[in-house]
Amino acid sequence: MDGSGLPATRSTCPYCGVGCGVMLRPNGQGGLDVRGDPDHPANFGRLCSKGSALGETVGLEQRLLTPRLNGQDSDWDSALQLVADRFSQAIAEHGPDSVAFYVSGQLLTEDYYVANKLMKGFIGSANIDTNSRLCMASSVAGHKRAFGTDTVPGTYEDLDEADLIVLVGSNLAWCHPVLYQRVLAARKARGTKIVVVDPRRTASCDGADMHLPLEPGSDVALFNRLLAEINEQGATDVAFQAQTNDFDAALEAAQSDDCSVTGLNETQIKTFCNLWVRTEKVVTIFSQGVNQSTSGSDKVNAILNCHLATGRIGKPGCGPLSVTGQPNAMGGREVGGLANMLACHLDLENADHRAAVRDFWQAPRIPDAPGFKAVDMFRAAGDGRIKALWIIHTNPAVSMPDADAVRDAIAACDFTVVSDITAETDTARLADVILPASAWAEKEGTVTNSDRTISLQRAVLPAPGQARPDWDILAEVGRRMGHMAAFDYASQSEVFREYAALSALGGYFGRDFDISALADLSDADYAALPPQRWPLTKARKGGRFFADGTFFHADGKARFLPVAWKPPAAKTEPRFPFRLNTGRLRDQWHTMTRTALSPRLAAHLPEPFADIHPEDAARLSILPADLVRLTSPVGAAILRARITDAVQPGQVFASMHWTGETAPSARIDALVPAATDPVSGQPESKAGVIALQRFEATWYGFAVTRGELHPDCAYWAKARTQTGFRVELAGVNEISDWEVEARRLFAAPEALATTITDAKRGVARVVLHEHGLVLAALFVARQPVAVIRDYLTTVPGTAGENVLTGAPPVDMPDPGPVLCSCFGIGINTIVEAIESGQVMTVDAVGAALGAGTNCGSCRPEIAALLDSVRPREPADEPI
Ligand SMILES: Nc1nc2c(c(=O)[nH]1)N[C@H]1C(S)=C(S)[C@@H](COP(=O)(O)OP(=O)(O)OC[C@H]3O[C@@H](n4cnc5c(=O)[nH]c(N)nc54)[C@H](O)[C@@H]3O)O[C@H]1N2
Ligand SMILES: Nc1nc2c(c(=O)[nH]1)N[C@H]1C(S)=C(S)[C@@H](COP(=O)(O)OP(=O)(O)OC[C@H]3O[C@@H](n4cnc5c(=O)[nH]c(N)nc54)[C@H](O)[C@@H]3O)O[C@H]1N2
Ligand code: SF4
Ligand SMILES: [Mo]
Repeated sequence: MDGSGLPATRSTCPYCGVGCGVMLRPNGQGGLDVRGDPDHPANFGRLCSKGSALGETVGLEQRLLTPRLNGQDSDWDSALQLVADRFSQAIAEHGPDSVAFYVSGQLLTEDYYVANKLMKGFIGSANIDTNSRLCMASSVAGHKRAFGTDTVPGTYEDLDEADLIVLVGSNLAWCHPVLYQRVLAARKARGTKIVVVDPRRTASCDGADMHLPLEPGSDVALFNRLLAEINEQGATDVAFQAQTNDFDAALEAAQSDDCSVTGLNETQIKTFCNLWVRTEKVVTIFSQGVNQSTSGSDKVNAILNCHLATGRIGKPGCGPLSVTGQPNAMGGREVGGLANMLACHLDLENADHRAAVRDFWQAPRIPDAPGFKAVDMFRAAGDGRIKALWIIHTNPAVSMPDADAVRDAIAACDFTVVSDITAETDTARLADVILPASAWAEKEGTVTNSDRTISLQRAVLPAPGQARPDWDILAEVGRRMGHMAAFDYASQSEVFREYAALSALGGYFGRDFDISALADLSDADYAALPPQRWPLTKARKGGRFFADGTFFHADGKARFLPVAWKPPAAKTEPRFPFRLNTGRLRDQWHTMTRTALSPRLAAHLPEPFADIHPEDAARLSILPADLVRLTSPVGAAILRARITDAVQPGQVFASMHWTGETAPSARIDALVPAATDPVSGQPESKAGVIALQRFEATWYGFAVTRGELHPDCAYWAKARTQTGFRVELAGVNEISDWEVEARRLFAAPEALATTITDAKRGVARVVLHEHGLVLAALFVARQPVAVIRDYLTTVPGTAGENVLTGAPPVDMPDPGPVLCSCFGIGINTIVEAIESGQVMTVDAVGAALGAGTNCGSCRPEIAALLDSVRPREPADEPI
C-alpha cells in the first residue's frame, strides 16, 4: 500500500544495473504511478530521473503490436513458423554455425536462459552473443583471469563503509545516480573521499575531492604505478598474497611501465597513490571508461592487481566494484549469454562442464568452441557466413561500432528477425520479420544487479495487441524447430526453477554461481520472490567473496596479471587529429526508444552535441551553437557544438543516444571504429579518431509542433515536449518559399499561416494555426536561430499571440533549459535564486524551489551552478 490507499506492486526498474526497487500502480489511463521501494536494498526508496519518469514511457503510441513479415502485419502462427523454418533450413544446408542470436543485457534471466539453451544446447552452435560484449566483456575477462570466475566480490554496503571511493571511467552521477547518491551520503556521514579518473570533467567530478584527467586509454599505466607504490610503501598484504600467484611478475611489469603517458603531473599521481595506499577502506568502481577499450581487460586486471596486493577485497568497505550497465547485464553473465560461456559460470571449453550441462538439458550436442563475438557476428552476417540472424531487445544498427557497416550487414543478411517493443527502430526497419515483445511492466521475470542481487520485475499492465514475453517467443520457436520437450514451458517460473536447478552444477564443479536453493520455488514463492543476493544454496546466502583468500582457479589461488600500457588502436594523425570519446547523458537511455517518450526527460539535453575545448573551437573558428561536422575513417556526423573546458584540448565528447529516428546525422557509432580488445572482444567505443570542422549550413531552423513532423534536410534533431515536438533544423539547400516548406514539414497543407520573411537577411518566421490555436511554428535564420526555445515549446495548442517574436511576453520570465526534470525547473530560475542571494547551498535551492529534492540526479549540476554563479552585489538590486 502507499499513500493513496491503493495497493502498489513491487517491481524492479528496467534501466541501469543499480537495480532499484520500484512500487507501481496503474493510473487507469494506461500510465503508471512509480515510486521508489523503501525496502529494496539497492535503493531504499530512492529513484533517479529516469526511474521517476517511467510512468511516462509505458504508452502505446510507438509500440509494435503485431508480428510483421516484410513490413506487412501478420500473425504469430505465420511469423513463428517462418522463423523456425528459415533457421532449420539454414542449419540443414549450412550447419549450425550458419545461424546466430544477438541478444541483450536487458533481457530477463528467463529469456536469456531459453535463448542460450536453444542455441548452445539444441541448435548446437555457440553463436549467441549479446550487447554485453559492448559493455561488460572486459570486466568478465578480467575477473576470470584474476579470480578463476566472473565474480563481483563486494556489495553496495561497501560504499557506505568506504573511506575512499575511486571512480575509474565511470560517470556514476549520471549513469548510476542512485549509487552516486549513496556515495555522497557516505561522504556526508563519514567524510569519504571521492576521486574521479576520467579524461573528461563530468557531473561526477562536482562532488569529488580530486579529478585525474588522464590521457584516454592510459589507465593501465596509472594503476601499474599504484601497484609499484603499494609495494614501495610496504602496503602489500603478505599473508593474503600467499593465496595468490604471479605477484612478482605483475610487480615487475608495473615497475617498468611509464606513468608519464597518463599526461598527469607527478604531484597528481603521487597524491592519488598516497591517498589510495594509505586508506585501508577503498572501493574502486569502474565502468565503460575501463571496459570499452582495446586494453579493457588489462585495465581491469591492473585495478584488481592493486586490490589483491593489499588484500583489500571482499571485506567491508573495500574491493573492486565493476558496476554493470544494463538491468540484467549480471544475469546474462550468469546464464551464459556470451558466446564464450556455457551457463552458470561453467566453461564451454571444459569437457566435463559440457557433458554435465548436456545431460541436464538432454541436449543432442554442445559446441566445444566459442561462437562469434558481436563485432565478428555482424561481419559474418554481412559477408554471408551467417544466413539467419535473430536480434532480440537491442538496437545494433545504432549501438554497434562502425554502425553504418553493421546496418548494411543486417540488411545484407539472408534472413533477419528482430524482437522489439518499438515499431520503428533503425534495426527493426531492416528486418524480414519483426516480433512484438511484451514490455517492462507487462511481464514477469528476474534480473541481477551490480552487487549480485536478484530481483523480480512484475507485471502490472496487460500486454497490448499480440505482444508476448521474449522467453515465450523463443520457446515456441524451439518447439517449432522440433525440440518439443526441451522447450515445453508453461510459465516463466518453470524456466526459473530449471535454471536454479542447473546452477547446482555450478556448485558441484566448485564455481561461485549457485542459486540451487531456489530450485523448488512454488509459483507463489516465485511471484513473491524478495530481492536477494547470490550465492543462494542450502549452506550459504549472499555475502562477499574472497576475504578468506579462496579463489576459483584450480589451485584455489588468485592470479596477478602482468600488464603493460598500450595506446588505443586508432592513432591521431594530421587527417584525424582529434580523439572521439563517447558516452551517456543523464536523462536518456541508449537509443532512446523509451526515454525519448518522456517530455520531462527530453527537456534536459534535447539535442545531440559535441563537446569541444575552447582552444580547439577558436582555432577552427567554431562558435557556440554552430553545427560541426565530424569525420572518422569509417563515417561522418553532424552535431551541435558545445564549447567547454570539461574536455581537454584535442578531445571531443559526444553522446551515443541519437538515432535515425531522432537525429539521423548524429548516430555517433557511425564514426566509431570496430577495434576490439584481443582478450575480451569488447569494442573501443571511447577512443576513435576524427577530423572536426564547422558545418557550413546555408540556413538554420527551430520549430515546435503539436502534430506530425517530416524533416528533410542535412541536419535535424527532434525531441518530445509537453505540447508535441521541438526540432532543430539546418540545411545546405535553398528554400524559396518558407511557408510552403512549413506546410510540408508539418504536413498541414490547409492550416492558416502567418508569415514574416526577409529574404535579404535570410530570416523567415511561419506560424500555422488550426481552429484558432497554434499548430506549429518555424523560425529560420542564416545563423543558429536565437529564440527562446523553452517558451516556444509551450506555445502549440494555445492561442499564441506574440509567437512570431520568438520570445515570451515581457511580463513572463523565461525559466531556461530544464535542469531538474522531476519538477521541470529551468536553469534561469535557479540562477536567479542564486544571484538574488536567496540560496547558497544545494539544499537551500531544494527548499526554495524544490529542484533536486526528488530523485537528486540534478544535484551535481546545481552544485556546479552554485560554484559558478555569484550573488549580485547589493548595489545591483533595484531600489
Ligand atoms: N543515464 C543513463 N544511465 C545509464 C545508461 C544510459 O544509457 N543512460 N546506460 C547504462 C549502461 S548499459 C552502462 S554500460 C552504464 C555506463 O556507465 P558509465 O561507464 O559511467 O558511462 P559512460 O558515459 O559510457 O562512460 C563513462 C566515462 O568514461 C570516460 N572515459 C573515456 N575514456 C576513458 C579512459 O580511457 N579512461 C577512463 N578512466 N575514463 C574514460 C568518459 O569520459 C565517461 O565519462 O550506464 C548505465 N546507465
Ligand atoms: N559509441 C558508443 N556506443 C555504445 C556505447 C558507448 O558508450 N559508446 N555503449 C555500449 C553499451 S555499454 C551498451 S549496453 C549498448 C546499448 O545499446 P542497445 O542495446 O542497442 O540500446 P537500447 O536502446 O537499450 O536497445 C534496446 C532495444 O530493445 C527494445 N526493447 C525494450 N524493451 C524490450 C523488451 O521487453 N523486449 C524486447 N524484445 N525488446 C525491447 C527497445 O525498443 C530497443 O530497440 O550500446 C553500446 N554502444
Ligand atoms: S539508478 Fe535510476 S535508472 Fe538505475 S535502476 Fe535506479 S531508478 Fe533505475
Ligand atoms: Mo552497457
